[in-house]
Amino acid sequence: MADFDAVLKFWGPVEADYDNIGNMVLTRLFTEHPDTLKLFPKFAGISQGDMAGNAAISAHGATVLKKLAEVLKAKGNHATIIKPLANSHATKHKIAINNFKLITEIIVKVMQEKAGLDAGGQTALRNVMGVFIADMDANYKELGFSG
Ligand code: HE5
Repeated sequence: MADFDAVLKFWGPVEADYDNIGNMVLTRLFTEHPDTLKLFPKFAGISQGDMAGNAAISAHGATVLKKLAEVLKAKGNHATIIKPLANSHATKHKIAINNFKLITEIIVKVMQEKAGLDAGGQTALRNVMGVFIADMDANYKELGFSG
């Protein structure tokens, strides 16, 4: 089975609860990698204990996961999805590529716990994200962003 389909097989529980799963992903990213919180001026001052109940964090987590769903469902034809994403992350939000690797491992763990993502699904998700990150990186280089 193609990696995209191997991940989409486990997407049901994510799709059913984008806000909560999205919150879990970002709260865990900020807890395990506290420096990443500094990349989000909007979230400055939110303490770790308040993150789980924070509506803005849930909303942005849902945005991130919905974009990943678009990428998964594009099954490789994601150039038009990635271009605006690379543009905004490089030139506006200044997000270095390494952050995409960090969030990948967080999504693997959260999907393992909340969607039952098994070993094959985990490998498939890492593969899909590897392609996504390489394509983001190629766009970053075109834009001259060294992140
Ligand atoms: O780029 C956009 O739309 C094309 C703006 C909304 C958006 C942002 C903003 C989207 C759709 C995504 N992110 C999607 C996305 C998918 C991946 C795997 N992001 Zn994003 N982001 C936005 C990621 C990964 C990722 C890692 C990190 C550290 N992203 C970020 C950071 C980030 C920031 C700071 C913003 C700006 C909006 C904001 O601060 O919202 C609270």
